Amino acid sequence: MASSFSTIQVHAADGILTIKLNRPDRLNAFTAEMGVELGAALRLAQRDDAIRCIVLTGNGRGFCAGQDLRELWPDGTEAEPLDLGAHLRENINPLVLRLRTMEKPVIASVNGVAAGAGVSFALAADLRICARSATFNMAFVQIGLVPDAAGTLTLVQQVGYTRAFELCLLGEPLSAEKAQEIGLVNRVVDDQALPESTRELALRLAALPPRGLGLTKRALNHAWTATLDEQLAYEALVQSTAGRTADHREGVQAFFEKRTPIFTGK
Ligand code: LHQ
Repeated sequence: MASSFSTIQVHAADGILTIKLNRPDRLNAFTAEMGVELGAALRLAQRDDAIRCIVLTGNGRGFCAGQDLRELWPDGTEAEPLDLGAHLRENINPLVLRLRTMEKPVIASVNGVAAGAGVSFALAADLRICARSATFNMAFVQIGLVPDAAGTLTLVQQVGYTRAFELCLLGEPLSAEKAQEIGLVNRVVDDQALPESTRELALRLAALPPRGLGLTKRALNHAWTATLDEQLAYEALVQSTAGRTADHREGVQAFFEKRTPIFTGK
């Protein structure tokens, strides 16, 4: 998998696929090529039963500075206006959909500055762990744009309308500690501890029953648009599926035998 990519690095080990955005001199700003490569890596991860957790992180001092503005305006901004909606539909929206709907947990390991769509990508992950020096900047407003890559939805979901509105409208950088305080990130660790803390978290997820995790992710996402009746029906549906897995039987058996369960993904 690793050799064919140029804007990302991928590494698979111990059930974890780590995807490292790799344009460090541009703080890993997003390009169409990166979108294609990310999409391919996520598709492979989705299909490979051996991958039980995905980690998204960045190389160098940035996590992702959002859209590469030089890619869109290589000769400055004098040319005809671009169709940014088409750019989103083609390059960014499918990635966000995949991150949110794939039945595997995704951890954003935010190693440094996240700006614009870089924040949205972190928000599209299921868990966020970040370095103490990381910052989050909904920078869209500074260039006259609207938060995208589902940022208008995920930010409201995760920090509430009042805080989301302020972050989007003022576009001021948010420190890692403040991000944790308002519920935008799950964990903040010292910079040098980030890789090991991320690995510990990913290993824990990779050892859990994949179907149970994946269906839980589905149910939690389903809840955002469901009525009580619909959610109860959906829970019953996915529970029927989870209840037919060998991992469910193993979990119950391990409980009876007072031992640690070994989940195989069956
Ligand atoms: C960059 C970028 C960047 C290119 C740093 N592009 N080079 C938009 C349009 C269309 C459709 C799709 O959706 C979107 C969504 C978006 O993501 S819009 C938001 C785009 N992102 C931004 O507006 C953020 C722009 N960057 C910044 O404000 C700063 O670079 C931050 C706050 C991220 C970091 O600041 P510093 O730590 O001071 O680093 P720096 O500014 O010196 O950046 C380092 C290098 O990276 C520098 O290059 P240089 O050649 O001068 O060393 C920057 O030009 C380059 N870079 N972000 N988005």
